[in-house]
Amino acid sequence: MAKPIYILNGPNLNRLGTREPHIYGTTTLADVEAMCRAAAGDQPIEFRQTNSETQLIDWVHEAIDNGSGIVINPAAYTFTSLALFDALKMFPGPIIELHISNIHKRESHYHNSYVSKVATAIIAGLGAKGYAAAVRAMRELIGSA
Ligand code: CA2
Repeated sequence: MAKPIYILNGPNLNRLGTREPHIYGTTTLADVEAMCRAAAGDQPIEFRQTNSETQLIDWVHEAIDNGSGIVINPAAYTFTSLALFDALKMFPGPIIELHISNIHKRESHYHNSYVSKVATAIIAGLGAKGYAAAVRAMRELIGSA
């Protein structure tokens, strides 16, 4: 049985599609999950969202034991969480950091990502479609394409 790709989403992303459509579009997180499942094909995925830093770290630990790759949109924890950085550092496989918006085009508090320092690759600014691109890229990285 193939190990799943963990697709982890951080705080407030459960509200996707309900505000700031000029930045984040109108796609909901349920739509994003459907796009990821379509892109994954027969490759299993674990698609999750939490507003809790602790939970996000516990899921990274679960991925360390059980996952083939991690696609992560840590939202605000990208810029604040050394604990998440430490957890991701322990993951032996590929990590794709994902942002719906191009964080580098935005205010300076969105510029210093701890996650980028441990990520294999970064996708930012493709909108919700970035998730499907990340899943396709991850399938190549883990040899399941
Ligand atoms: O562009 C991204 O995907 C972000 O990770 C989204 C985060 C922000 O803190 C990052 O810097 C960039 C914010 C998520 C806010 O969630 C939303 C909730 C409702 C509508 C739109 C976004």
